[in-house]
Amino acid sequence: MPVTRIVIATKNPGKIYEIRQILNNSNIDLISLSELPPIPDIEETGTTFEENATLKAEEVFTHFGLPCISDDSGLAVDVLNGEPGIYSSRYAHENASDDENITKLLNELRKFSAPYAAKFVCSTVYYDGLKRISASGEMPGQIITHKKGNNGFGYDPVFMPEGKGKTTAQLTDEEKNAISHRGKALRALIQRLRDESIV
Ligand code: ITT
Repeated sequence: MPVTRIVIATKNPGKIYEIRQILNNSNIDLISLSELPPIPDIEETGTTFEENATLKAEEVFTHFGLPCISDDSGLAVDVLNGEPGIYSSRYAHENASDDENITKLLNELRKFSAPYAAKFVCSTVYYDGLKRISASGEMPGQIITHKKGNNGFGYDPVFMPEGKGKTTAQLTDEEKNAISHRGKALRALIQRLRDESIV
């Protein structure tokens, strides 16, 4: 029997919105954590995106006993040796807002000269208690020093993907999903799930 209901194992509303759009045509009923009883925060103790994505998928599966897809993602900046990386959501401090993280990033970058090559990275993991399948994606670009655009979330207002001349916050949802780290990772994941006849 193919899996028809999958829990989106993230609390980040920006990710939930994009994951629903990217998997729109997959015939899978996606349930987000906000539709389920609350679970404690998951400690991200891994040292890589994939380790953290695995932790989140396994933990959410343990709570609900339903197949899960998780997303661990972040921004890696060349002159900062890959930072903020897996610490992207808590770069300024533990409960930092997107604006606080962007301010911290631009302050750090002031010590170096532009251009600031960077990439977004996304690792997704499917887990159903038996099978664990993962896939990842990247979106190369550069950081600009003034925010532009209102779409998206996180570092989108200061990230300009290669060849676009706009930030990801200035792209439409469809334009971002077509080239994004998350779009690439999730499309690859679904293909693997189809190849293994899981969905
Ligand atoms: P969950 O653990 O509940 O999934 P989180 O926001 O804590 O939510 P992560 O630890 O994976 O998730 O951190 C991802 C951070 O990376 C996110 O908060 C943004 O700051 C940044 N990020 C990831 N993808 C992004 C995107 O598409 N656009 C802008 N920023 C992004």
